[in-house]
Amino acid sequence: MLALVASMTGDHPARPVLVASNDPGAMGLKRAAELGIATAAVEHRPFKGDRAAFEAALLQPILAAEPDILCLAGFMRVLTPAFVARFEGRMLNIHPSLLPKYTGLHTHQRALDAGDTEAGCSVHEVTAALDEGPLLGQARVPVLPGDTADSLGARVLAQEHRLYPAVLRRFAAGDRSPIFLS
Ligand code: NHR
Repeated sequence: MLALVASMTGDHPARPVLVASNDPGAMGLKRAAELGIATAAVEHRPFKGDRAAFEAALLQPILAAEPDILCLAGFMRVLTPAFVARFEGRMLNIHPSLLPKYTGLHTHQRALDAGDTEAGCSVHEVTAALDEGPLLGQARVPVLPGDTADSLGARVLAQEHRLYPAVLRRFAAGDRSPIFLS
């Protein structure tokens, strides 16, 4: 998230208008506020599994900010089809695997368990089908001997910080053709 925010300066076609989280304690909210960006925190827990009610609450600050594009970054709540439909074609996510491999959770451990020699991250459009929207970009890293999910995850995260800003810049300029970084 901070890499995205930092990238949106100068001739970048986008500017950050809101950083929102379902975790009021998220460090990113504090950092964003320090940078003068509007922030919102809507905890999901009080809604006890009522995803529609959680999303209705989350929607308020988002609509107030009037964003053209939404970027999920570490957002771990599955979004309902109704929420996705509102923003379809203008909501992105970064996922820590080389999609279509390893949708869902625990991607690094699954890559290690499969004996993969390469891993990476993918930016895709968010659709109702989890981690299955159109691919916008991918970056690859090697899996190294002795890797753990943590060490591999850290290597992938460094690439996430390169890939997501690169994809967002193109997307905001109207270019949806996928890019592949290595
Ligand atoms: N929502 C839709 N409709 N489509 C996508 O592609 C989405 C999405 C919401 C989040 C991010 C995704 C990821 O990059 C994402 C993509 C969380 C889960 C999940 O199972 C799955 C995929 C992603 C994020 N969440 C559990 C839930 O019940 C909670 C898991 C937890 O809290 O640890 O919402 O990985």
